[in-house]
Amino acid sequence: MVTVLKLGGSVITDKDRPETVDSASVDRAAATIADSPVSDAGLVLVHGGGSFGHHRASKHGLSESRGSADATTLLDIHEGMGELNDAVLASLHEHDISALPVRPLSVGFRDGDGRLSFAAGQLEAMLAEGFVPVVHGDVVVQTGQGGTILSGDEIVATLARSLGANRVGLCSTVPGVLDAEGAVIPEIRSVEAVADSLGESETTDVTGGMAGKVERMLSLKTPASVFGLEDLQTFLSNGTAGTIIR
Ligand code: IP8
Repeated sequence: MVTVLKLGGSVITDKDRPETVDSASVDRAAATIADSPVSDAGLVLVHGGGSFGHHRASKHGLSESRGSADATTLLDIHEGMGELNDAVLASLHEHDISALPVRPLSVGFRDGDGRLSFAAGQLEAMLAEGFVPVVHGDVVVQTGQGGTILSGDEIVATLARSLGANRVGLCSTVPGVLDAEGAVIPEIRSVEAVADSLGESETTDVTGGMAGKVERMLSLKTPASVFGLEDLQTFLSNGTAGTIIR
């Protein structure tokens, strides 16, 4: 059984303050994962950019569709994400999780139409050896554009397909996708049905916020859950929590 779980950038960092890890939340997530049998049974972790990726991407004017051919620009964003990845790995290791980094700039790319290729073989090999791969939003080379931003959500969708994931979860700062009154929408089957509720993200986010998440998860065969950190344990035990997108 393969579980693909994303820890949202706004969960693991303070998204309003550049380069600030939310150590308490990272530790809480790591402790919850360590307590779950999922960490020994095929878990792929993906994390977002938070205040490490989005501030640098926005400073350089990069997004999923706007690239740069300047290697130092791409490296600046990649290095920021590397720092965050190191902090997440350190916390996972403190909780005895056999986590190893997988850095998208070195294993993924987009073609000229924006289609992502992401090598799944090494992830499968890691899983087979009992490791927990920890992938993150990053920059990737794109034909004709230099490099563009790759969001953790797109990585989740791509890996869920290529690894045939049985469970897909997006751990967010909110307890699910919220309606206009702030209540959790239990199930989403089309983006149109919830279009009014999916506003703009309040923090710097170059990859589309909640609307982009919902659209990507709707494209999967496996139902995906969006939930808050307080429901991570529920998701890891039951396979669903918060809002289910199917
Ligand atoms: O936070 C974005 O990943 P996301 C990654 O999952 C960068 O959208 C580098 C901004």
